[in-house]
Amino acid sequence: MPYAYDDQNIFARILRGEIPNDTVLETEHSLAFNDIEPQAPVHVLVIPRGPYVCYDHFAQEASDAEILDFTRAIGEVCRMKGVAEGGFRMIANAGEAGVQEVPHLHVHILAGRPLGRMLQ
Ligand code: IU
Repeated sequence: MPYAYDDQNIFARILRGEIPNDTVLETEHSLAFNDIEPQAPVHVLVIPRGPYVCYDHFAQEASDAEILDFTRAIGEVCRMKGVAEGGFRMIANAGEAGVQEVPHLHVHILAGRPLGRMLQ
């Protein structure tokens, strides 16, 4: 299924510098910033700079360099926040069933409190 990317979504606007963000890490192909409504003491969103709606879109169309950069950026953020060893949760909501609110791929990194068995 082809994905239609809405370049007016909030993360696209953040990537263009139209809206400020609380940056944690910038890499060639990725950006990480603190979530505006944190659900845990550590709540960072990692996004690719490219126009990908969701994980499936990214997995199909991103270059190897983008995928490598994004994967490494997630790990780097966990180390920067000091949670790589103690533990964290990664979540990427997708589509309607996944209750994805912003249609630009983002991985949530959550840590710093007991997270329970599932994130609600
Ligand atoms: P979701 O996986 O699409 O449901 O998560 C979207 C997240 O984006 C959510 O945690 C919001 O708090 C967060 N967010 C943000 O950090 N900055 C914004 O301007 C907006 C949403 I709108």
